[in-house]
Amino acid sequence: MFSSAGSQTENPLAFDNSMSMTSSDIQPVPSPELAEQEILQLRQQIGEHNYRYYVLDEPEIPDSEYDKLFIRLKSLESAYPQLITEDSPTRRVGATPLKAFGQVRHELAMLSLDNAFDEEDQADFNRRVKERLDTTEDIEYACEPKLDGIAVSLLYEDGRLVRAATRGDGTTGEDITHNIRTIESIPLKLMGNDWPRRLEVRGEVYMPKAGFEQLNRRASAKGEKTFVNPRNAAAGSLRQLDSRITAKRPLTIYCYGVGVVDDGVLPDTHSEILACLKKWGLRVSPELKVVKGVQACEDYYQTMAEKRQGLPYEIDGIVYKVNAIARQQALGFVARAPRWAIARKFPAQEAITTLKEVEFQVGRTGAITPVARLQPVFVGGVTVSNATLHNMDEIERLDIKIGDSVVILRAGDVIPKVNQVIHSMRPDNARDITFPDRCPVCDSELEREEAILRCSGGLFCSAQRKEAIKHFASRKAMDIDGLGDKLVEQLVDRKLIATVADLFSLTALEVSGLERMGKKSAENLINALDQSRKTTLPRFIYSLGIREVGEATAQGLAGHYRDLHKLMAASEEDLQTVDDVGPVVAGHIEKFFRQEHNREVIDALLAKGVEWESESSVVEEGGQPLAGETWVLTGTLNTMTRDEGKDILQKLGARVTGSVSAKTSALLAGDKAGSKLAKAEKLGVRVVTEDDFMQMRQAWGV
Ligand code: 5U1
Repeated sequence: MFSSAGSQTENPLAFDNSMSMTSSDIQPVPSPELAEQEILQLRQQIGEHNYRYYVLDEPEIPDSEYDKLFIRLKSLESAYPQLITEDSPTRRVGATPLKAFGQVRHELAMLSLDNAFDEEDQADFNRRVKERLDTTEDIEYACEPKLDGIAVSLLYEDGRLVRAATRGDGTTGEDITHNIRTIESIPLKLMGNDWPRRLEVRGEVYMPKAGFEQLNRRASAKGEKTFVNPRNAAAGSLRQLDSRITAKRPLTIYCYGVGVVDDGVLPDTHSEILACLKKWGLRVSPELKVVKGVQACEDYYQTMAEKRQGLPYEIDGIVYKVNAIARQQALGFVARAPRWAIARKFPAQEAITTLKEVEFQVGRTGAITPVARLQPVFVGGVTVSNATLHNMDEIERLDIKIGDSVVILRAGDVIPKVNQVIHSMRPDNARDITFPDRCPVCDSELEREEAILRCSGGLFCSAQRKEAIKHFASRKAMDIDGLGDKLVEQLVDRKLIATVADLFSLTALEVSGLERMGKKSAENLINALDQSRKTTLPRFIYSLGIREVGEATAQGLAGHYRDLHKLMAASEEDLQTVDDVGPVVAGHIEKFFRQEHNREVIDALLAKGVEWESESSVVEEGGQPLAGETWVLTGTLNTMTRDEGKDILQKLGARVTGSVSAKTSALLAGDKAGSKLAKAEKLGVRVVTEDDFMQMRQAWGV
């Protein structure tokens, strides 16, 4: 099977009709006779590729090749407009919007389904079916997921799509032919030739989860209204008078049955009818399964309930249909629902409740999340009393106040979220949500980064403790050998350390009591901690975990201030004179050092012997000889590790980056240097061997 990430795959459901041609695609325009032949052939080919892509899910050619066929068809049709037909794949989008929707009276009513809410309801349904059919044998059922979309009717005459309508009230719906025609996966012309002369196909148009999320992301970015769920998005997309809007929406369909059938014979089971629809190019659910007996129905339900979260579309239950058409006819209908089918619903995932309060939680990285405290409500099989409100933008988007009635969505195992506010139910005493201005955990000041509020007490805040210590110990920071994430978690959980400074008071005895820690490894850790006390100023600055201060910025700050206390006292304005430090990063740095708690931790670290050579004494005469230069390291060094090499270069004032470009001043190349060496040679960048570098170090006394 071919798979690629071109236009078909990225947005398979909205083919870009505005595709342009490149000069290499230009082909001669043939005579009208040959053009007609080629047009028919191209339509046939495009139809087959659509079928492979949308129905079988087995594309055969790359998207670029598909696009070429499409472009060729368009160009032939523009040369011979008299050859354009309404079922041409180029004719999916109409040019002018409609003034209003027409009405369609369904020749056969579009029925609804009775619901079963539990195993007992399902067993009752099975019992009724057996009684009416007067049989004791297990009944054969066709089972498939119930999609949460919009029911539609598609009328094909002589294999051509002539009309599409919504279900409406079951008797009369709206004419949405112009919009349905834009849905790439719905064939304008059926494949094969053994279809009934008139065939009404019924199915559910839906928007896949990924398409829905992308649509909402784009709407948010443009400051437009977002859709509450994929079903609303699909409904909104189908109810457009301008089909050019619908064409841009990622809609698709699963067909689940037939209505009118004239001049033709269909098979005598439901599952075989669906197989025919598939053969004619219509999408049917790949989850369709024929089972026998009520227990097998229950097993299918359980399997799909487990699969549900991972499906690329939303489903709200399972539909069971008596498979034999003769039996369906014998069973007939009650009111507006057939006696031969039932929808077993999954437990509701949405429920209405009241927002009682909003509290603010501090995450591992200091991000503050507003959490809704709710009047407990049973949703999706559990009682929910809290839901996330994500961030400040979400609160604004929802226009939510304390006291509001809200719709809670609980999809699978994910954290429940407030999906909607019912503004019409807002009580008079509803209160605004006020954001804190200090961290609710450690009382440090908060910073705002776009929609996210964040605590600035990174070194001290207990919510951020574990992450801060893991970062401090990491290889590029203080490089504490043997202090991995699991160990940090144990040390914090057992209250042996609260801040990074406490690391340097640990004893081998304390550490040896931890899981998977013998006497020897405990001693090794204490030795590693001892060794890490001697560090460099850039590493120390980086290890503090100041927001957006990565290695390169830490190096720039160290090179500029040469002294930690000068850096700690620097104003935002002054910080912006450092290379690569803009107002946002300057703000983070200034705020970080302004926090009394952070300063206390830094003082404790210094008091416990963390030290580095003074930046200015590294190279006594002539300042930093490599200041202003950008170096790259590659290959294996014999006399030092790559990290040591990097530290030395930084002490000498160089900026060390990971890739070679025209801006690179020099490449320090060890053994087995590969592509970076080749690139440096190609760009004429100076290459320094390890021997050369040793000599340079001797000359500079480092
Ligand atoms: N999958 C599926 N959904 N659905 C909805 N099948 C199905 N059948 C329906 C409806 C309303 O109705 C027929 C049983 C008449």
